[in-house]
Amino acid sequence: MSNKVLADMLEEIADLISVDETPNSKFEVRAYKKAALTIGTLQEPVEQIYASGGKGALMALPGIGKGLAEKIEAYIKTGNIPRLDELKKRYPIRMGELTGVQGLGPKTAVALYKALGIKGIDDLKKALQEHKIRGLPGFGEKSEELLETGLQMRESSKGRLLLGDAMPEAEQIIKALSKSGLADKVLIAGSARRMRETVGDLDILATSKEPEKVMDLFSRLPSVERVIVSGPTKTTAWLKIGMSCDLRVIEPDSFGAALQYFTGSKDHNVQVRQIAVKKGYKLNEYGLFDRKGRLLSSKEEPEIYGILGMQWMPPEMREARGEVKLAQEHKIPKLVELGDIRGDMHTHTKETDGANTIEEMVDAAIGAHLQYIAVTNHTKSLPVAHGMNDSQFLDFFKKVDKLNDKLGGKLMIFKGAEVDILKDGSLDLEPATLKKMDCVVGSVHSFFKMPEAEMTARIEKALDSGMVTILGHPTGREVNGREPYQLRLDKVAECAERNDVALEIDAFPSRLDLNDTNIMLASRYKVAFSIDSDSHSTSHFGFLRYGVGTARRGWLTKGRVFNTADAKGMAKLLDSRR
Ligand code: DGT
Ligand code: CA
Ligand code: CA
Ligand code: ZN
Repeated sequence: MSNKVLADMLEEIADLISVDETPNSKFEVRAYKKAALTIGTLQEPVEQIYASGGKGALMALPGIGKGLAEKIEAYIKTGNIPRLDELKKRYPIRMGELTGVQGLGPKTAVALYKALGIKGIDDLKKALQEHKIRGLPGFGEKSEELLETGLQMRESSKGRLLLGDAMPEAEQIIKALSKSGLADKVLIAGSARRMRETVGDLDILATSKEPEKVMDLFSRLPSVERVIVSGPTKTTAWLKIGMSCDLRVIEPDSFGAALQYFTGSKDHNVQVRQIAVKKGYKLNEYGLFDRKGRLLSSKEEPEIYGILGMQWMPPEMREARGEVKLAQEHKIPKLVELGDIRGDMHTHTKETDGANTIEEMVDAAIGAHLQYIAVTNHTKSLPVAHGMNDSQFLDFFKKVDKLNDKLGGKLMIFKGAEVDILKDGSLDLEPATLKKMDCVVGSVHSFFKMPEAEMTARIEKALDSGMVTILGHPTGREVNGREPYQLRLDKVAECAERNDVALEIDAFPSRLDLNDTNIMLASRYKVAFSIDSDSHSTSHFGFLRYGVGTARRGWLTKGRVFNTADAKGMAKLLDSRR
């Protein structure tokens, strides 16, 4: 069982309820959506929480009341939620599948079901091919085009899960295998070890004296739906979360070679192997061998790279983007680490669309070993997120001042906003209000479809205002979801450099924006990067690691990351920028 499966079910309930509006439905939809967000982003398996404290422990989670706790309990006990089964009787469609297509909401899904009997993606594809949709009331050629684009995007991300979903799943499996005592070493390899933003399948490596028993245990884990192939050295299973997982049991003596090989990337491996071949060596998952076939090294990654004349490099760099040459020149930089992050400059609270109070967020931030957070709620142009106006911000800041006094430095709260960058590049709050803030995250949340030059000018104008501290999620893309808006990132980075604005690496797993390649591009300019969780709940501080992973994939060192400054240093930095 996994948090994601349950979250998807709750989301599906919300979508199905939203279709037929009743006086109560809006409220219910919000409740289910909030619960889905909470569960989907919990760092701990929900059944573990339930096992430790029953329904009460569930109700202690943000956004989970008695009714929802009961539904979650039903799921944990039976794998089903009766409410969902009921709703599905009315509309027997695969809602999650359909709404996974960009531009297709629950109401459209049901309209398509009613008119054409479309229940899932396959039916949708067929209807599009036969141009059956354009003739329906409320639809046209344009809607067919949009749905086509949505489908194509879905295809191109086919079967790849977000790192933020895949990693906790991998860790749960690794924990179960380690705890059993049957395996000695258990490690993640593949794209998850490289912190790629999406993961095709999990690759787990283990050593064990009893491989059969390890495979057997793996096959029977609750997160496994079915076993695809099983043998003593490799088992592939399909996980309930919707992805497969390879478990390999490796001879302890060749663990390093296997780890290197199965970490990849494939292109990186090809380059490394070429270097081996030039030396007359052979490199494979069993080890590095000389021309006579004698084993040179296999136990540890660093030794293998070393014999090849290379420095060991962090997995995040292994993408064949120049790291091999750098390693040969012994110039691999010391990359930023999660432990270097001292604070979080982009967080939300209950005042807008966060699930928690500021007090709860403060406690969670302290628990996450942070020294400071900036509370950056949404502004009024974003009514869906309950954006606040100028006077609401000023009121809220009184509360922050009081809380800061109470905290006495245990955690420093910076006053801020995630201010909308409006269509014309102006900001959604008065300059006088913005001047009272320590940290202003400027973000685009509307009019995504502007032409490149206009979007670039819009963002430049916002940065040139001198009011923005950080440009939030600079490209607006959503992983597996929305394309980035058209913009000249080089120009934006140059403008950010000129105005001393930091570029954000939004660590929210569905954003990871800037991404690795854009970080590389932007880092040619003298800009700082701010790795922020964009937390909407206390459990979201755990996302920072995905932001750090992404920063490392963009080769960033600690010195380039804004929020590696300690609390005092950050206060100074912010002051100098107001
Ligand atoms: P994914 O699963 O699509 O997110 O990406 P990876 O990188 O995890 O790829 P996967 O699972 O197919 O294979 C894991 C690693 O095994 C890969 O990163 C490198 C290595 N590998 C797999 N196939 C080949 C191959 O044909 N040649 C070489 N040199 N390495 C391979
Ligand atoms: Ca993989
Ligand atoms: Ca694999
Ligand atoms: Zn935002």
